[in-house]
Amino acid sequence: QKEPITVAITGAAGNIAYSLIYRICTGELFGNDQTLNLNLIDIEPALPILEGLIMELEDSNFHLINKILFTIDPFEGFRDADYAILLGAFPRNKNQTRKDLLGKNSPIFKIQGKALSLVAKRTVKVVVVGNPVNTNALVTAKYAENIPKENIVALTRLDMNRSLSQLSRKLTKNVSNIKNVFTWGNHSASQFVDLSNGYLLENSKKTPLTELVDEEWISGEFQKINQMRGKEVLLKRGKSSAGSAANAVLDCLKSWIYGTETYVSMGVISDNNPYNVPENLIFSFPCTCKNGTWKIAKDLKPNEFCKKMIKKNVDELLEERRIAFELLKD
Ligand code: NAX
Repeated sequence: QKEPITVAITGAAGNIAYSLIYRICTGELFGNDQTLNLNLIDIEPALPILEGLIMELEDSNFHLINKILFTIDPFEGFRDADYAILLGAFPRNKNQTRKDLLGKNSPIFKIQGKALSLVAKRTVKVVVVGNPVNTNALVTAKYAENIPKENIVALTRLDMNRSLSQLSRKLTKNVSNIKNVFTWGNHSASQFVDLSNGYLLENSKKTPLTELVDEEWISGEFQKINQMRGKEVLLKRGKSSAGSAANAVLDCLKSWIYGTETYVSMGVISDNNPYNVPENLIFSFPCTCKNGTWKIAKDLKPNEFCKKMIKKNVDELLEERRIAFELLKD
C-alpha cells in the first residue's frame, strides 16, 4: 500500500459530501492501494453531524483510511493537503439575489484561499464546488498566493454531464459513445452547451452531433433543459443535486489526474486563452488533461451564436468579480 495522501474536504457535513466521501474511501478515485488521511472541515453548528459521519465511516471499515481529522479551522484542515475539495458554502435561499450570495460566500473562500496558501502543499489540486462557483474559485485563487492559479479549478463538469445525459436519451445511444460536448462560461443559467465539435462514436465511425439533432432543438429546448436541470432536481428532491454533483467532482478529478482523450468542461483561469475571454476570470472552457495538468483546447472555431453566448458569460462573470472584489477589499 502506498504512503497516505491528504484529502481535505470542506462542507464535509453536507449533502454532496455524504455521497462523495464514501466513494473516495472505496478507492475509486486514487486507487485501491492508496491510503488516505481525510481532513473533514465544516462549521461549528455542523460538528454533531460530522461526528455522526465519522462514526459511520469507522463502521464501514474502509481499509484505505489511515487517519480522519475533523475541524472547523481551515488552517488546520488544509495542512499538507494534496487535494482540497471545497464544498462548504451557504445555499442561496429564495429571497437572496446573486449579490447577497456573493456577499455571504466570498469571505469563506478568501479565508480558505489564505489557508491553502499557508499550509497546503504547493502542488495541491483544488476543486471548488460551492456556489457561485466560478467567482468563489477566483477568490480562492486570488488569496492563495503561494498556489499556482492552474491548481484551482471550478466544477463545471456537472453541466457537461447533464447535457450528455440529455443527448444520450434524445439519440437513444449509450452516453459513453457521445464525445466532445462541453459548456462555456459560468455555472449559472447563462451557461452555453457547445455541440459543434461533438460526435457520436460507433464502430470506429464518428458522426457529428449536428447531423443527428436539429439546430432548433440545440439552441432552444436543449439549452433550456440544461440551464434549468439543477432547479428541477431541487424542486423534486427538496434538496439540490448531491449524488450527481459528487459524481461530477470525481469525473473532474479523474480527468485532471489521469488524463483525457477528448474535451471536458473545467472552470479554469482564463489567462492566455484564445477565445477573447478577458484574463483573470474562472471560466468553463473545453480542456484536455495530461500528466496532471489541464490545457484549454486551442483549435476550436466558435460560431457567431457561440461567440455571443461566450460574451454573455464574460459580462456576467466580470460583474460577479467586480462585486466580490469590492466586498472583499481589505
Ligand atoms: P449543504 O448545504 O448540504 O452543505 C454545505 C455544508 O457546508 C454545510 O454542512 C455547511 O455547514 C458547510 N459550510 C458552510 N460554511 C462553511 C465554511 N465556512 N467552512 C466549511 N464548511 C462550511 O450543500 P451541498 O448540497 O452539499 O452543496 C454544497 C455546495 O455545492 C453549495 O454551494 C451548492 O450550491 C454547490 N453546488 C455546486 C454545483 C456545481 O456544479 N458547481 C452543483 C451542486 C451544488 O448545487
